[in-house]
Amino acid sequence: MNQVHTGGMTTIDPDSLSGRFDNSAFFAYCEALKRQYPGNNKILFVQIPQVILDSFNRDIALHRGYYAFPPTGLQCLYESIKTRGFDIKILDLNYELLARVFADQSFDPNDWPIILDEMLESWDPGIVAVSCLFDMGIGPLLEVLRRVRQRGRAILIAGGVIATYETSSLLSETLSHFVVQGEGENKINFLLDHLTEDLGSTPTPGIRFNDGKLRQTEGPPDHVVSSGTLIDSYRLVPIEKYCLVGSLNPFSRSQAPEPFAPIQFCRGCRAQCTFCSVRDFMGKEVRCRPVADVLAEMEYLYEQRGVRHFEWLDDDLLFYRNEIKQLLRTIIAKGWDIHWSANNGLIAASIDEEMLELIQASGCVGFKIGIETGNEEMLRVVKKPGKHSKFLSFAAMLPRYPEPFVGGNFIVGLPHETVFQLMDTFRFALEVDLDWAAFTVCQAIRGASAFSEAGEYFEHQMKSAGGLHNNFIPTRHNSQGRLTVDASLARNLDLFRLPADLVPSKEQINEVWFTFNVLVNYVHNKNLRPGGRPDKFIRWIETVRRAYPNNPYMLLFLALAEILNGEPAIAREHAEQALAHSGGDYWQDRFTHFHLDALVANFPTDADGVFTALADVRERLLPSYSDWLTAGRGNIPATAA
Ligand code: B12
Ligand code: SF4
Repeated sequence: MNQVHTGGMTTIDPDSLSGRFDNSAFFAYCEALKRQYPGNNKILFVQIPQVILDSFNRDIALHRGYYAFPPTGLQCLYESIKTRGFDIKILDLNYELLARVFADQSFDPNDWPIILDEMLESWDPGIVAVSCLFDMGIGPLLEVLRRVRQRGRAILIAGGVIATYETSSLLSETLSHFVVQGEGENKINFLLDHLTEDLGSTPTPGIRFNDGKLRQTEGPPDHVVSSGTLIDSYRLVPIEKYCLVGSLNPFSRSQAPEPFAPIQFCRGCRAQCTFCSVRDFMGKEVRCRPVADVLAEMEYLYEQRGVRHFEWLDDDLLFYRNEIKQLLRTIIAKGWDIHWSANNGLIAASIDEEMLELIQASGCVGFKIGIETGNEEMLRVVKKPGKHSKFLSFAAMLPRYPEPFVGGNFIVGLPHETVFQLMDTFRFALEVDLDWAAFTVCQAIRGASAFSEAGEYFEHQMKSAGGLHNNFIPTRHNSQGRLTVDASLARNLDLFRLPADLVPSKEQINEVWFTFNVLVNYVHNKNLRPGGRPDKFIRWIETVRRAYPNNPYMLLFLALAEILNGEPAIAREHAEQALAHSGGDYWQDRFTHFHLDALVANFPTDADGVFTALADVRERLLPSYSDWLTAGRGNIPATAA
């Protein structure tokens, strides 16, 4: 088994493997490249933009509403090769383009390739290694590869999720010289051994290349054991400035910019949900870093770089229960002035009272739990760990730990999902009654078993340079935050009249997303009911809406929450803005159907007025879906079509 530590290597003696693996074509290809390219000891790591460029909105950027994730994967690679004596730079095109938008009002973000060109011209690296993690990045990934290839002065390596599953297209079109699949630490060392100095790393499978034929390297199964810290790599990443240009998610957005950093404890996930690729990509084992290493990295970021917010990147943060509890206890004991969040989601089954206590006491401001669907059968089909009864008992503990903002992740439009199953999701989201129900629209994901037959779609994605992607939050695809109006679709409350056995189209699912979101997260939100926590609602919406500054229903419900919070002047301001932005056919239609126009017209002035007004809206809306609610989860009402 092939093992490497983040900060150094432990290797198997290559001689013991000789004869078992034939990498002669790889060695010959490396030799040919060495003759063709100058080689200058300089490696440039490139992270492609996370911003969706075709719906870019300057106001959102200036409100720090766009993603600004540091290049963690590339930092791990840096740590694994840092002792080899290279001159290394990390170019985070996402950070750089956002920083330019702030610095220069006239900078067009579509001109981001200029930033790459400047780096290539001024620094002239001999190896360029590019990372791409999701479909939105395909266009920029191809652009980076083409530019570097055209310049003809660097050997190209592509890695990350997209490269892993798109090796053939990247290599057939001679865009990249190498594609590294899956985790990169061991593979990049084996590759560099044969492009530069041979340090005798163990051969690894998963390095793909095209020497006239598509091939890959051979070696024992690659197993990355992560340990060590990313401290040295942070010298190449201006982490304290990321908060000035964007955010990790709403949890990291504070009123005044406050430095944030992602952090990873474990890699991999115990589960194998059919719509997710983590198991396929990361392998079936969950591996955690030593607690001491995680704490050392946090301490460095806290003490020396001023980081105050941490976001866990883990897919299964709570897998090693004793270790994570020890980690949280130490964070509490250190008395650091920090907060943290886990927006990627936790597995509810791992959360007991003690865990919740530690989560709250160690500074957690919020986390999500993966629920995905309210339908029992669908939950089994997608292999999500958990049961609805367990999610409900988890929710029953929350009143004793009221501080973290807790959301549930739900997917609408799962493969073959019917209206009946969607109604179960709606019903369960109301029943579990968390601070938020994060509805997302199902996307085809490379490497996820549910989409093993979506090859044509993925091929199209590559050909159109990522142009066909559906966003998991459908309103994000449009800089105005609106859905495309299509008269043939059931909209607003009409979707409760769709036939129970219908499998809705993609476009119809976007409308389902809209209606579920407005009803569950706004009209029925527990924090806007008597006994709720309007302050939690306000904090969340204030940060979410940086990405949707003119969304009138967010403004309207924020105004109601401000009344509950005893801030009538702020409430008035928001209510006026809600009115100003709710004009036009699109929003008028939405406001009329959800009876929000009546709320705007008779805007309440005190808390009782808010409760009464919202109860009145609910009463008017309920006839549209009360039959579904009365029938209960798992049942179709007799009145359904
Ligand atoms: C943080 C994160 C984000 C961040 C961005 C992170 C970034 N740096 O760009 C944000 C929040 C923006 C994001 C968004 C999305 N994400 Co995301 N995200 C993640 C997450 C949770 C962590 C990524 C990470 O830092 N991992 C840790 C590092 C160490 O791993 P790594 O980056 O993969 O790097 C390793 C290898 O990939 C490889 N490698 C990577 N690059 C390179 C380059 C070279 C040259 C080499 C040799 C090797 C190499 O080596 C590294 C070390 O082993 C992953 C899940 C996960 N746990 O990995 C999902 C994940 C990547 N996201 C995913 C998806 C689908 C999305 C979204 C499309 C929607 C969504 N549901 O979240 C959006 C789209 C973006 C957009 N603009 O709207 C999927 C991708 C699946 C797929 N098959 O396409 C993942 C795997 C989650 C999942 N459950 O399926 N994401
Ligand atoms: S969706 Fe979450 S729980 Fe399921 S396999 Fe992926 S990371 Fe694990």
